[in-house]
Amino acid sequence: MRLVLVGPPGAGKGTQAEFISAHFAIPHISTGDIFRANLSAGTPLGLEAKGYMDKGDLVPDSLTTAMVKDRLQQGDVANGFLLDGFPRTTGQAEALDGILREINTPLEVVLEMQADEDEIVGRLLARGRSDDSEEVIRHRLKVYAEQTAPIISYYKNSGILRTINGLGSVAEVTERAISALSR
Ligand code: B4P
Repeated sequence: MRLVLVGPPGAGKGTQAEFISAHFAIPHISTGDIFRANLSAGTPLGLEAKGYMDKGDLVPDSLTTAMVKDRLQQGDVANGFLLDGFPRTTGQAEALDGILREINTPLEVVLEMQADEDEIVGRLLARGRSDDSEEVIRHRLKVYAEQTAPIISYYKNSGILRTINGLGSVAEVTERAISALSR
């Protein structure tokens, strides 16, 4: 299965990606995790990404897309993958289509997770990561509405979008996700 998880920050993409990737035995590729790993290792990519992440802005498409292209060339994606948090702009969505066209493996499903703003702010404040202050969270939500939400119609038009409610317990949401993906 070649799958993308999309939804606002705090919708639970990273949380559900763990269960979904285990269920379908596919690698979980999170651009946020890759940036944070680079940051911990002090690489130039990590240091560049940090400025954007701390403010709640998106890391530029050029950096993000090159990183994903490189990741999708590794052997473990032969039987599919779960992309978590990528694409986040129409530019990234078009670039992903191009990368997958080159290797003749189109995307199969885009799973959208929905959650309302109050729930998101509560969850992320409780998580308390360095980019989880209320001001930065509100900015990330604005960035989501402006830059990421348009990719939902892009995928709806291509007929591969499935949408689930991200509210409820983690187990309830996992059940909804697996059932939407098994249809
Ligand atoms: P990400 O790492 O992708 O993180 P996120 O959107 O904030 O969180 P996610 O939706 O995965 O929520 P989670 O499961 O953790 O992005 C961070 C930053 O990286 C971006 O702002 C950007 O700067 C940069 N970046 C990443 N990808 C990029 C790209 N493609 N282009 C440009 N920039 C990019 O859940 C959040 C919290 O909710 C957790 O504490 C969890 O325990 C809790 N939770 C989850 N499900 C719950 C439930 N059902 N009930 C209650 N709590 C729940």
